[in-house]
Amino acid sequence: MTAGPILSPPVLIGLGSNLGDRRAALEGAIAALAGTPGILVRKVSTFHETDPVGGPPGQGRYLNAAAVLETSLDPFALLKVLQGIEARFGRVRTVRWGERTVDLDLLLFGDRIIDTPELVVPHPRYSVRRFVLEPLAEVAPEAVDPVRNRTIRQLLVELNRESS
Ligand code: A4P
Ligand code: MG
Repeated sequence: MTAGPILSPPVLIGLGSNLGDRRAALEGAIAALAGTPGILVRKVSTFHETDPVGGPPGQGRYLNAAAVLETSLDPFALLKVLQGIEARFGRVRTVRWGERTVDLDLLLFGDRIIDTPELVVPHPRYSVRRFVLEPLAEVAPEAVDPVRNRTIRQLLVELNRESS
């Protein structure tokens, strides 16, 4: 959360953990991001306790958060950093949407639109997920999704409207 040169348009990250010491995992992941050359952590949301969505039954509740970064890395290099941090925190990849120590998703990279086998930005599912949008709206309500042409605030309002 230091001041400094602007490296990129806002880059939005989602964090989730539902195994072990979830708070320590999220705090550790954020510290690891902040300690990575070429990454500035601008804002971090509060931690939200959420019910698991999808995945096998009987999973523990998640702790979810969101962060705003600036980075001199390109999106693919940033994805590698995120995956390296996931691996360092001992994430066990078993089933899709299964339990994990820490899951880091690249949600938006400024107005970049990327659609490759290894990386899709904006993240394909974040815009209909309350566990992503609620923490994200704390730190980046005015960020614009370049595919949906909506701000984060609008996406959350629309989700609330649909589910009420
Ligand atoms: N990948 C492509 N685009 C991206 C991107 N924008 N950000 C690729 C990150 N990764 C991206 O991801 C699989 C592959 O997606 C990666 O190798 C990368 O190249 P993964 O993290 O290994 O798989 P995953 O996370 O198990 O699957 P997926 O589909 O990403 O799941 P989600 O969408 O991350 O959902 N309920 C609550 N309450 N809170 C949660 O945090 N999380 C999930 C996982 C399910 N239910 C949840 C939560
Ligand atoms: Mg993921």
